[in-house]
Amino acid sequence: EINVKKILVSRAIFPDVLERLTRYFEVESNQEDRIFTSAELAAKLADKDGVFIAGDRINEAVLAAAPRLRVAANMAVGYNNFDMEAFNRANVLGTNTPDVLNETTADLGWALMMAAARRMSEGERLLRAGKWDRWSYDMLTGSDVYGSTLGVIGMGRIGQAVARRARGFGMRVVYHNRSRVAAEIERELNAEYLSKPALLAEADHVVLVLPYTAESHHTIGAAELALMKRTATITNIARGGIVDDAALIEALRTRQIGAAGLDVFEGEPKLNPGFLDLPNVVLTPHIGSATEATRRAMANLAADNLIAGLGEGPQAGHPPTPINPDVMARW
Ligand code: 8YV
Repeated sequence: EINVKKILVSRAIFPDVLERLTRYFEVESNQEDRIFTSAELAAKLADKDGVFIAGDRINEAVLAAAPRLRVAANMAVGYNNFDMEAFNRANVLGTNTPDVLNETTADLGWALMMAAARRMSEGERLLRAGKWDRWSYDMLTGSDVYGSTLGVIGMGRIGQAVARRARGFGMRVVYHNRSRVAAEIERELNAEYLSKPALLAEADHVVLVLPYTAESHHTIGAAELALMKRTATITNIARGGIVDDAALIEALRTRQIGAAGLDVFEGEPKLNPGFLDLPNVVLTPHIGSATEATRRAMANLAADNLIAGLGEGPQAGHPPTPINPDVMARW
């Protein structure tokens, strides 16, 4: 067939989603899931019209090597891996996968917050090491979640899902955001807007749910950690880089704060080895959206965006979740 559009699927994905894409496109896939370098990605995109991406970086240099590229569909809500200014200059559409992962990611935030507050990882390590020999009145005493104050930094879709869960735990909810959310949402969530310093001083459990941008880099560093209660926990389900990991390690080591729950790290999948020696941190490998159902929904939404963005399928020309829809008018 002539004029069949070509796409790259840059990472391994569900075979049936891959199969769906092959109905519309000539597909170069990466089911062995080898991580491409930027140079390899650029070379592979030289003749492609679209790309299905899961977290790999697409910057000016990659775009410059991809003259035919129209659509890059990210299988993620966060798109800090896309240089959107370069996308706009190159008239390339970026798409992401919002909403479908809100509840799943909020669940993991709560799991980490509760595990950190109640010292669950420490308890499990004690058991696995065969060191549990008796009940003791002060063994692994943590801090309460029920009835405490939840501080959400980043009150977007996922932040709101985190806050909504607090009702069942009888918590006071405070939040900080670039701008206040609608009064109706504040009321529904029973959430009170505070400045960042006020939130850090008042919250028993801080959860970070911000997008990673130049402005949100190191939102939490030594100065911010110094404002927190000594019993407080901090949970990051957003992005590495929002927290200054070296400062956090120091705060955990000196018990400036009580504990942390972390799903994301600066420089991941590598992480600062300082975390590994700390008892009071719960660590997970970026699994916030990792349930079968949610990852399927994300993969299908990314595929819908790619198919529709490249003018195919039932929603041709109307990708459901574009980041920079304005570029389409310039095609
Ligand atoms: C993705 C995520 O799985 O959606 C996001 O922003 O962090 C995760 O859900 C990960 O980014 C890989 O694309």
